[in-house]
Amino acid sequence: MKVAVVGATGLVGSVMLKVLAERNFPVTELIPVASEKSKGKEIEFKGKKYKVVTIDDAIALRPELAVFSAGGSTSLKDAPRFAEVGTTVIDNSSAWRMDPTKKLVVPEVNADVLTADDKIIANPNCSTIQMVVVLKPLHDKYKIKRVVVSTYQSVTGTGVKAVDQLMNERNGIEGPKAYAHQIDLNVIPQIDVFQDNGYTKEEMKMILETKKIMGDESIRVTATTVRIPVMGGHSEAVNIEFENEFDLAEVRQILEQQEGVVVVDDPANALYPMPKDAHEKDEVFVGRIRRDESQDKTLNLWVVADNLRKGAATNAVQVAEVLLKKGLLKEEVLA
Ligand code: 2RA
Repeated sequence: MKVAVVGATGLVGSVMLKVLAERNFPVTELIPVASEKSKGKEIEFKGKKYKVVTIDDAIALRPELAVFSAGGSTSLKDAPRFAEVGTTVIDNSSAWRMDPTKKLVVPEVNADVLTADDKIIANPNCSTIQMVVVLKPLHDKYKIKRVVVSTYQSVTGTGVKAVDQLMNERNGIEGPKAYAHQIDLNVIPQIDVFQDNGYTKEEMKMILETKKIMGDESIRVTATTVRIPVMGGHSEAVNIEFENEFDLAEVRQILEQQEGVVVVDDPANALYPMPKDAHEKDEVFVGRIRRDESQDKTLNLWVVADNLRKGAATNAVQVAEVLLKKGLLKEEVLA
């Protein structure tokens, strides 16, 4: 299968290539796509070298699949152009996520919404993905009324410039800034721009995307998203109020049985999920499982995942795997 990776030279794009290779996705021809200035650059994939091409070159090659991680404006402009030649697009930007005609998919939660008509599929926001993987089985069992989430998000969610800022600050080197403030030895309670309601775009993504992916607008969500100086992944303190009473041992069992979830919860031995342990892994790690003793039918969890993998690249490849399994991804684009 011809697969285009749009944004192949970026942080998520490079992880996308790694995950495609690791999961042995049936790529017969890779089409790495980046901006004009990267045209001709060589990318190695599964031991073979490929030259970076432009979007127009890639569309002309009519790939069966294009995975995008190139920003919202590029997706809005070029995803439809790929779809017109028969390519199925999985887009990692926020461009299409809340479009009512587009599916927003986390395979462990709502793979069943995918149909042959879906030519542009949205990959959710990283901080949303790791949360809904955990919410889904608990919602099915106890029905969620309300979620209060505070996040502790890795600088890798911003990109290379932010990683460089953190490392430069740590090493006392002056350099370009990704943030308005110092990030080393600091936390920044702002991810993306502020909206009129005082919430940031990142917080609104968690609030709105969660309802869409869970398929239940009655779930009330509020979020505070914070940038912290770590590399391995995003962490989230999740407080969940249910309609129905739950049993803590049963909650643990449900989470242990959930596909894509690993429970790490042994406080007596200081065992709980941490970004350094989630780094480079595809699972969502859950711990600190305990009742909220201030309110009935309410649970506290701590959720950690690698935001570049399950939060982006791996989820996108898993969506493609679902499409393949369902026969919804053409073997080759009709001439
Ligand atoms: C972030 N979730 O962490 C956003 C986009 N990747 O910056």
